[in-house]
Amino acid sequence: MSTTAQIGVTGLAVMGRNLARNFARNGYAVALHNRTPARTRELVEEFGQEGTFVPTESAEEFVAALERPRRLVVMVKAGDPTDAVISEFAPLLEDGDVIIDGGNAHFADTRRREQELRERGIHFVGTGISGGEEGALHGPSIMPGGSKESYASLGPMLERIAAQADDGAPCVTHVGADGAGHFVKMVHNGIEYADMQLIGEAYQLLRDVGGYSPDEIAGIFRAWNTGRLDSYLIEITAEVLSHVDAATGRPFVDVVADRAEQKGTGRWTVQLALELGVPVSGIAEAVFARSLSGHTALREASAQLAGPTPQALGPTEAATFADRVEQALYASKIVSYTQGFHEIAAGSAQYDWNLDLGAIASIWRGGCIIRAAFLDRIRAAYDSRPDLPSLLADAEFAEEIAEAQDDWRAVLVAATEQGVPAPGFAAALSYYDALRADRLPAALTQGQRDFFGAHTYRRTDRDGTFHTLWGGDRTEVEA
Ligand code: NBP
Repeated sequence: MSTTAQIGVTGLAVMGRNLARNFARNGYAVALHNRTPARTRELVEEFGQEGTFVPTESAEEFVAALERPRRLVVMVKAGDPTDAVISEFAPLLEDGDVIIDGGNAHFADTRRREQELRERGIHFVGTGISGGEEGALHGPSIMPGGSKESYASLGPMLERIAAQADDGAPCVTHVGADGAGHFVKMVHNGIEYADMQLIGEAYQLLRDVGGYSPDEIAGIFRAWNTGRLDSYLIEITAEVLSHVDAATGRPFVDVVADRAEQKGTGRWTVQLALELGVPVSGIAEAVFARSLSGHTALREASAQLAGPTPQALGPTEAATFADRVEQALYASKIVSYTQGFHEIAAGSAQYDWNLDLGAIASIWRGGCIIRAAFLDRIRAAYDSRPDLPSLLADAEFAEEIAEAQDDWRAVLVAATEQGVPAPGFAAALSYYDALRADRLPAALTQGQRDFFGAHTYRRTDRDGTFHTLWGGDRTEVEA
């Protein structure tokens, strides 16, 4: 076997196969490997004419096919399979070679793997890849972590295969050391959960309160997609809503079971936020809403509980209501991204990654599931002020929310009065109101904690830590 390939891909299921084809279509010679060799042969048979592929059937053959420093992309199922593949290939590699894990690994696993391989002289690049199978083939958003040195060798290739934003910039950047890439991909997916939940709530309100049909709502989403909500998720929402089930002739959305999956990255985003102490209430509500949807028995047992049945508005009022829902959706979306970027900033501080928040917004502008015109604005906000404490501190976003808030509140009033659940909208508005509140009930919480557990408290009028002798004469002592 001659050493011909500039990059290799092992793991040729849907993602790996399309990524390998993307590299080949961009002029790179790609070595191919899969645990089950039939997949490798199928790829070459079906798509061999797309570029230069070097099919191999053993780990030794695969490694021997790669030019140095070797670049091996691992696209296998995340978890134990990734460790199994690393154990198989690492002993065959040499100093300076690079293993790129493009699977959906937890960033803590990536940190562990990176350290273990660094000690053996091998670069390990945990890489978030977003865009699904189409993105892998035509240009995903790519979030590589690992060493700067590895990016020097790998970056130009990733820049060739990545999506391009509207200004032509490739949607890839060196995110940061060790697990930073997978961390950022995780938060991306958390934001994606929130985006999808908010869109779902907008749909439900337009349907139940606005009285619109799925096809009419598709039209409303199409109109929104020409404005500030312009995004991939709004675009595909319109497609899904206008789709008619061939078997029944009914709207597709009415024949799909209303139980959504929640696993992996959305849950991890919330778990880590709890550890970091970052309030990502909108993302958490999105994960919980999916979880609730799946509790079929609980929902059936609760279906007769008292509450209003939504009454649809007349056509004129419905049109006004639809405009209000757009405001509520946009304002809530700003809050979701505020929370997601807060988590990114907190992770950056915790793990010393020095993440560039503007650059992260920038590489999400194309290729990935949350791609949206709006991300250009987030990038601009962080670029002009890298220490921005919160997206809500950006004057433009603050102004937009100021304009949206009456409608945002009115939509939640309607949702509450009519009994339509809107946990994402409500969590976003509560977060916003909590941030702007002069006083929070946390003062009372501290009093309770001091009462039952002598947890002490601080005062607003002087320094120090205090405790009240609740069980005695209630004098205050300095703790
Ligand atoms: P899967 O996640 O379904 O994994 C299938 C691949 O893993 C096959 O190549 C399989 O080999 C290989 N594999 C397994 Br399973 N166990 C292995 C082991 N012990 N040793 C070696 N290989 C093993 O594939 P996918 O949907 O293409 O996703 C690949 C990665 O990309 C995953 O981590 C996924 O989370 C991530 N990802 C997926 C998407 C998406 O939209 N699907 C998007 C972004 C990221 P075999 O052919 O021999 O069984």
